[in-house]
Amino acid sequence: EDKKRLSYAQKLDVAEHSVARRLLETAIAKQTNLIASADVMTTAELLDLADKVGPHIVALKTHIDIITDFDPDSTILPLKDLAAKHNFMLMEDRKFADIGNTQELQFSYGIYKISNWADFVTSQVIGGYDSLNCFRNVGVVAILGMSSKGTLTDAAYQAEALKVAQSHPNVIGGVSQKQIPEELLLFTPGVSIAETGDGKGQQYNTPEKVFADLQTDFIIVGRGIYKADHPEAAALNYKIAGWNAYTASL
Ligand code: S5P
Repeated sequence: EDKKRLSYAQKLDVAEHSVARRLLETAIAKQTNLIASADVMTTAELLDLADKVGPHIVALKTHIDIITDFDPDSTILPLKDLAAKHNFMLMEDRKFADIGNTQELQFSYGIYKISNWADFVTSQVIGGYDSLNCFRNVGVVAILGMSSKGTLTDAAYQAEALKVAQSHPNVIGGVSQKQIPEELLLFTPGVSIAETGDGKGQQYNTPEKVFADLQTDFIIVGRGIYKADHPEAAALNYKIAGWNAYTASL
């Protein structure tokens, strides 16, 4: 039998970080735990996808360095407008993995200037506790375990990574394929209703499974949405599946 989990409202009662609070408030208001991963290659595709799936998501996850025609004015400004229009947050999946000084430069400088627009970012914790100090004004989602076949994030690594995540005030949650302590928000990628893998190492579970087994908080779906014939309908489908799986796990 599945264990009881804390509801989003119960997590909101105890959440301290403003980004965690906004995520939980948005999830409750829009009745969605879906994060769409926009792994598309042009600004036009990114904005089109964001406008279509925006009503159904709590956050849009970007890999901004995949965009071939990135421009702060024509990519980021309209993306921020769409985030405001549809009330979703921007999660940049940069997976920082360096020393603090380098991460600080990567976070605020170069052409992407992530600190100017991302509400929260992903980061490896392999650089240790102090490497996360630079993410002062955003939330950090720590990469604890990966979804890919053969990942090196074994149990010993995850236990140590979790200690960093739990102790650092900038961290709001973790990416993992395992359950984590309930004071951290859990983000789970590798979610698909139709597929079990992609032939490139990715491993998928259904929304039902990740809510029942991991008590996850947010599902991250990429190709299941942006590669669908009708991304808006696919997003709605994942939104409903994710919300039903969440309520069933309460
Ligand atoms: O362990 C992980 C962590 C992440 S953030 N496994 C993942 O797949 N991701 C990301 O989630 C990955 O970089 C991609 O952007 C998304 C999954 O995409 P999909 O097309 O396989 O759903």
